[in-house]
Amino acid sequence: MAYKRHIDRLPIVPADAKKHNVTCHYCIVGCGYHAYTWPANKQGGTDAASNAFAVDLSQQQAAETDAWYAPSMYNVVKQNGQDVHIVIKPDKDCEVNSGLGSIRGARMAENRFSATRGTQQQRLTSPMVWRYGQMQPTSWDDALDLVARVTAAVVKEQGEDGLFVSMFDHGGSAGGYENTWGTGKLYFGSMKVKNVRIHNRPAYNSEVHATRDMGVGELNNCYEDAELADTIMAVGTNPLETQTNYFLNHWIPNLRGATLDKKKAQMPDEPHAAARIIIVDPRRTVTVNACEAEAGKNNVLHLALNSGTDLALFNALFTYISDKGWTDNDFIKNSTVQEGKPRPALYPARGEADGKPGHLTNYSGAMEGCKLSIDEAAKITGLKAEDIVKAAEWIAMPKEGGKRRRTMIGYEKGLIWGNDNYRTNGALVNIALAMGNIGREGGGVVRLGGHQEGYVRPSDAHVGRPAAYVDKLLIEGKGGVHHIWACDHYKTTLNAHQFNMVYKKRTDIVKDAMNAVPYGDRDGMVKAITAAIKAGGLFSVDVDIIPSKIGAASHVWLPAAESGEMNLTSMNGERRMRLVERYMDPPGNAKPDCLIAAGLAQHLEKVLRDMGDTKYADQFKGFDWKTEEDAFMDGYHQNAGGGKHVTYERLKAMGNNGFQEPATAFTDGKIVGTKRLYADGVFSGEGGKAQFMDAPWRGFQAPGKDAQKAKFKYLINNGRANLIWQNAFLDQANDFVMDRMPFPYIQVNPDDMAELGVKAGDLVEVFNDDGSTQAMVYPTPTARKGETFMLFGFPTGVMGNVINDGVNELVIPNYKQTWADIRKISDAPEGVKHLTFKSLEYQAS
Ligand SMILES: Nc1nc2c(c(=O)[nH]1)N[C@H]1C(S)=C(S)[C@@H](COP(=O)(O)OP(=O)(O)OC[C@H]3O[C@@H](n4cnc5c(=O)[nH]c(N)nc54)[C@H](O)[C@@H]3O)O[C@H]1N2
Ligand SMILES: Nc1nc2c(c(=O)[nH]1)N[C@H]1C(S)=C(S)[C@@H](COP(=O)(O)OP(=O)(O)OC[C@H]3O[C@@H](n4cnc5c(=O)[nH]c(N)nc54)[C@H](O)[C@@H]3O)O[C@H]1N2
Ligand code: SF4
Ligand SMILES: [Mo]
Repeated sequence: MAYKRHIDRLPIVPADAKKHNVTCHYCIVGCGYHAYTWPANKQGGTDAASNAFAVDLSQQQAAETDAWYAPSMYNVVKQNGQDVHIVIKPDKDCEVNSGLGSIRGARMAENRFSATRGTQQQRLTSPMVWRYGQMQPTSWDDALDLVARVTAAVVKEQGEDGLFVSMFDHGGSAGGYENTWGTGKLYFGSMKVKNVRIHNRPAYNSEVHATRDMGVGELNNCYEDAELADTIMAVGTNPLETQTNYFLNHWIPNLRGATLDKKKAQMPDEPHAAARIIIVDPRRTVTVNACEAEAGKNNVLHLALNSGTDLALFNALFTYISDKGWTDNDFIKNSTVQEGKPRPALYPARGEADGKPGHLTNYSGAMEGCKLSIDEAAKITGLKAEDIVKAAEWIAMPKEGGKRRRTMIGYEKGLIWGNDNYRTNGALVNIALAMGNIGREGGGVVRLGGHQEGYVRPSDAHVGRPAAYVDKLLIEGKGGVHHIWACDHYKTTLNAHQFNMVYKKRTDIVKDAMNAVPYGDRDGMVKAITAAIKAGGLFSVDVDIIPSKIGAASHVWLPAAESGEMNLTSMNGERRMRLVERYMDPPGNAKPDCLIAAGLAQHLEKVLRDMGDTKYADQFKGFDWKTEEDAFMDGYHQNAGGGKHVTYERLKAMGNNGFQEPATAFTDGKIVGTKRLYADGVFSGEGGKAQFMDAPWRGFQAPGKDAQKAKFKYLINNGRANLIWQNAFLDQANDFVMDRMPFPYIQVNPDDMAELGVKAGDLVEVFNDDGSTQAMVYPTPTARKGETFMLFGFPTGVMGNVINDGVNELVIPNYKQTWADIRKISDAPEGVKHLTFKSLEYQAS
């Protein structure tokens, strides 16, 4: 039988429990929660006056009651050194989630460090260093001194290019404005580190260069637009599983026709109906299933195109919509660039010299360059011509009475980590621009998002474009020191098998050298390490909350505090900024990342001064922060657009609804925000204009993809599952999750299973010339033959092992287009036998 939490009663939250604002720190959606805490020796009563819900709990509560919490929302944690009960439950009054939790966020409490209840004992509680052949605890000063000395020695010898850095660039689960600023000020302010990468890709670049180059910021609408749209177009995303409460609380009501009153009130002069939805995804996802169940099949168009062919689809839609004249000519005239630069001679094969693999131009230039007929697109994408036409009509055909259709376009990793990222992104934005569907109710062409956002750093201009392909350089033996902040390349990079093998070899050289020197002999230790680095070794420092997979290769672990163990600010997918109030202590000596960065800067300053390099040492001044709030004031408050209006106190007063960035004023005790970007028709491009992109189809762009596809039988499409948060760094120590997903699933069509001779739950090897990994077979009748889907980034089977190293011109990885063969390893092992493999789909009720 599957795991159950055997809990039949829980304490009642007392009326005087402390109540903290919490934004779920997992996904982009950023649902509002409250953390209630109260002393361990107390609990509330059933009478309305003595519980936090102010209701009579001796009576049966109605369905959907707010006066309730689930066992997963409860724990016992430390607060100012004392044991307290904690309940972290969804906030009904938060506009984002209206009281909904998800299977991830609703486990926030049980995924906290608790000495009393034994949860998340994997958390790091002290800095750890490699000593006598293993990781051993030490003090902050000792660990930071070692890191600073080795880093300074390498930088003095190789220059700052010898320091490699991997760091989060987002908010929430790791990151947040405090922490992106702390790390950014160190590596981009004090230093100008060029060999730097972001947590989810092997270089320091934008996932969506194209839309930004076109003058259209990627988070330009608000969640309410999904309630107001006539049509939602969702590209390469599975929002039921990955932006769960955005989908459930804002898309589904519109698909059900439950937002008609809102539409009529805000847009009285046009006809309204329940929304229709177009989903572009080679795979039938549970999102498609949910939309069909809730909106009826007639209102759902699933365009199951061939993997990696989105660009051809978008160009055909753009061509058809333009030919029909369903464009917004006033918008094109007023808000987009009129004069198109001529296409460079080398184009389109190579892209432009200034790092733009698609040519920026005006509307007619894009029409000419992107021209593709419905029939040609049907051939490339494998879609039916009539379905492409239907999509064009749903997107852009005027409504009754000639009123313009309002279409919201959302995209995520199926596009972003897909073939020819830059052009595909541009071609999609072309469609929105042609229709003028940006900055108006029910519109937007937006990233749906991953983590929450929270970026404020000094300029990264020195990194250049294209940015350095950091993982490749590491594989080639470059770099002497590697600082890692909240990412686990072993699980989540491309070409991961090769990366792991080389990384282990290089860090082992340093470990062996360290084993030969007594740890207390600091000078001897630093000499031994730098000599090992010269011999091809790499010194690795991992800042994380747990011992990660890549951390197994590291020499120093620095324990970070998570959101809630520190005050943390971030924004969600509609730029909604909130403050999570610290509601518990970090485990042991763990610290906020921003203060770790500050400590490292201070130690570097000292070491450099000791070395006699006063000038360089001076560059590491300005880190005398005592708290994360100091980092916030130094960073966001002074550097972010509108930051001067924002303080912790003001944010706290704005509660779980916060405000939408950028802040424009502080009036009547409230921070005034911005509901939609570009509502005035003024864009981020030169002269306030947006640009179109001339972006013709050119097949698989990333090197190695055609050959892999030709040689290996199965598409290993990959991505996320509702239950799992990211690389399962917390979930791997959560009984509920590990019971259901001991191994990553690979969804396989039953006919393919028969050919492979495998049954449900069997373990298979997934292999190709780039590497191999393993997964657990999940029979999936809706999967197309030859097309599998594997959970990404999992500890017991790393999908990235079989992704080749091909990237686009700007070093954007192409995780999704991967082909491999499959063979059986074993029958379902013991830990899998109890699982159900029934369909993940549900029926309309
Ligand atoms: N439950 C859960 N939610 C999460 C996360 C998590 O780990 N777990 N992570 C968060 C993060 S960091 C991110 S970035 C987001 C990602 O959110 P999503 O992008 O929604 O998630 P993915 O599963 O990576 O990919 C989405 C879809 O892309 C499709 N796809 C694959 N190839 C193609 C293609 O060629 N064309 C098109 N059009 N589609 C294709 C896949 O079939 C898949 O259904 O999720 C966030 N939310
Ligand atoms: N095959 C394949 N690969 C992919 C993708 C894909 O779709 N397919 N998607 C890519 C995407 S979109 C993403 S976002 C990445 C994710 O790749 P990663 O960023 O490597 O994965 P996460 O699970 O987000 O890793 C977070 C790490 O930070 C640690 N951590 C959590 N909170 C904190 C904190 O507050 N401070 C510190 N210092 N550490 C913390 C966790 O323990 C964990 O080790 O994977 C990418 N890789
Ligand atoms: S949908 Fe995202 S933000 Fe909301 S509770 Fe779930 S994981 Fe957290
Ligand atoms: Mo992501």
